[in-house]
Amino acid sequence: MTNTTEEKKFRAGFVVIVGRPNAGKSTLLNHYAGQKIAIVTSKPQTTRNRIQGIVNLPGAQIVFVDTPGLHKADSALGRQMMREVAAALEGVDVLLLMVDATQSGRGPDEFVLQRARNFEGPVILALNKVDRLPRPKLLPLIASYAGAYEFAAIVPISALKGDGLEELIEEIVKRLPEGEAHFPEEQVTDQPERFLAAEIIREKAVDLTYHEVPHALAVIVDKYEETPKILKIHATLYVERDAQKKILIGSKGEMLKRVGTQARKELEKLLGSKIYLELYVKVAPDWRDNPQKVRELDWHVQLEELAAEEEADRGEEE
Ligand SMILES: Nc1nc2c(ncn2[C@@H]2O[C@H](COP(=O)(O)OP(=O)(O)OP(=O)(O)O)[C@@H](O)[C@H]2O)c(=O)[nH]1
Ligand SMILES: [Mg+2]
Repeated sequence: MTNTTEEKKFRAGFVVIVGRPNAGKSTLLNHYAGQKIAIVTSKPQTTRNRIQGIVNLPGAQIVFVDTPGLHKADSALGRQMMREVAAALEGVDVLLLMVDATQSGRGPDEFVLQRARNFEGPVILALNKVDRLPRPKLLPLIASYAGAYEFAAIVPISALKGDGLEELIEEIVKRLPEGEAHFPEEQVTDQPERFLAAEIIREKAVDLTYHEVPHALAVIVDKYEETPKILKIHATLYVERDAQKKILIGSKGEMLKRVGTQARKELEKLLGSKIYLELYVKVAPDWRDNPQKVRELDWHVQLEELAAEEEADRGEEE
């Protein structure tokens, strides 16, 4: 090593993960972030907001942006979710398209490919869930996607088992611009803990309930109070109908209790403090069709309001 100018320059940039519901986008984000940032369930349309996960490597910083699964929106919530995808795509360096390889029986997914065609930068295709794909099907699948669009790279992966993820990240880093890190090294996400708490509660409730409840659920944290000994969280779970409320509460409240216990245990691990969690259930009739309600339940909007309240409080104190 004689010439230091040949040393590799630091790279940094934004990579947005886009794909159908249930493709495994949030699973991938969590894997790279090394901790749970985005909730994961077996039901489609879990993620409702764009969420950033920041990954620091020896020579690079990647900001991954997880997004809601692409679908044809038929409610105010669905339209809001698709606006989140559009917003997430703005100004990013690399588009990471993710496809569930086990669902690709009828050839390339045109609905998803359209996003690649509308993107100006490099597009990498991750064929996920190959742990469940019969081996002989992989090469023809790769060939069919390679024929449909000029991807910068096509990488078969298993976000769940971790296969192919080093290769994928290498392909991503190569395509990032040279430049300084965008975030301090210790920051893992843009999502405040208060909203992660709401999401973890929603995850447990989605996992444990059935019928229409999972899709009709929204969770708001009403109180988030940190004391030296304990973190107090009060949250309200909104559903659309009385029947859903009954299912969510369960007989003698046992369902809600299970949701609360599971959420508390996971949050205690994630946040590293003892938690006192209180859950309420309310009915907000047809909130998914009500743009105003959808806005109220959106954490980006709540975050702005919290900031405005704090600002006002400071003003009063002065
Ligand atoms: N077998 C297998 N399952 C996976 C893999 N990756 C994700 N899954 C499962 O697929 C389901 C959906 O995963 P998510 O990460 O929530 O998918 P998503 O794309 O974020 O879904 P939405 O938020 O609804 O758009 C979960 O049950 C995951 O455990 C994989 O590589 N292999
Ligand atoms: Mg998701």
